[in-house]
Amino acid sequence: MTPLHQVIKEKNTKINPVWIMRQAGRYLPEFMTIRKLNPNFINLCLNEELSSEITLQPLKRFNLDAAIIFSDILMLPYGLNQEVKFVKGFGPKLGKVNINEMSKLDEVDFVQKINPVYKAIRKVSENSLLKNKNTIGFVGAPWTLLVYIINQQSPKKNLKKDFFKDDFLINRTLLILEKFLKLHIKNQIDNGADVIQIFDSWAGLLEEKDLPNYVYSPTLNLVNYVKSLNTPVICFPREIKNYKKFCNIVNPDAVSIDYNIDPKKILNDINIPIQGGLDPKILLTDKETIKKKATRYLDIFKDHPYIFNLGHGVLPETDPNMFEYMVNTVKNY
Ligand code: 1CP
Repeated sequence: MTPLHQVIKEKNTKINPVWIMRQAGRYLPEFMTIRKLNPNFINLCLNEELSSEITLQPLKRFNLDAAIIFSDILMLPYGLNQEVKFVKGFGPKLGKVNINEMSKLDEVDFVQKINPVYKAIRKVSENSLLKNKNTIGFVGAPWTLLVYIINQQSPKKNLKKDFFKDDFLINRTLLILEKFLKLHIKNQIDNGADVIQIFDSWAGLLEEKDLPNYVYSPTLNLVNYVKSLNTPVICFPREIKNYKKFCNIVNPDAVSIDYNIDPKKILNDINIPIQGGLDPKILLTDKETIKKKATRYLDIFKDHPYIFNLGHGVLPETDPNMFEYMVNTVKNY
């Protein structure tokens, strides 16, 4: 059994598998070389030769236990025929939703449109570099995708004042998302993904009272669906205040924690396997600090099933040598 599966399924506490969010990406010069020649990000995700190559780049350099497929959570609205563009220096820009068109969209057309993503997963999972390692498929959680679809840009800049105004639009969109997210997950698994991570990057924007509607309930549906396909599912409800309640209700196979979470407290709060936590900014310091901070997580979770990762994606300005030093620190622990 792969190290990740041993931790998630057998609750093995003797090993610490490691993979890193955004391990395939902008901090690697070999990625930037490809990226410069491919200014259209969506087209790059839809190029199965290049996207599988990018996915494998970090595995060629570092002693990682899993590949995460080079794609994006916004390939889903793209597949739903919403216009999606990644604008340099700005981030994603989405077109206006046409809810009637979206409601009529055929599943075959959706799969056709983003089919290279599945082909890339197949290529990666069959590569010899993945021997005894996992291929991680992923989706954005319904809430986080709803944010991008309705807000039409990152909420980091601002969330529309009238975001919640149109109940009909929101509820219809969530139903459509549930249907196509299941399809997207199923296709990733059928093509070789053997772990699914659900990114709820904007869960922290919601007030406590809105979590049941927008986070717990739609995520629980997806988690149960992934479990029904006999595949482990990891949830990352970034920046929610109460991970304990989230885990009690949604009960994923593992939970990924952000860097605001006190690891000692979560250890007492949560029984399921834990992933991540270390602040990505630590990688911008020095080796001594990296060793100290990474070891702290490993020490705290030494008797708890734990997958090493960061508390959010690796920053673009990270030195690959520091990344390597962190991975080796975990491996030599
Ligand atoms: O080169 C570039 O300019 C593109 C940068 C980039 C990359 C490398 C984007 C744009 N997406 C990705 C790949 C990506 N995105 C992966 C690939 C695999 C890996 O992890 O190595 C994954 C898993 C994602 C997931 C993703 N995309 C999330 C969830 C995780 C998180 O970071 O919170 C989100 C929110 C996105 C949206 C997105 N994609 C890209 C941007 C600039 C954004 C917007 C972020 C924001 O709103 O602030």
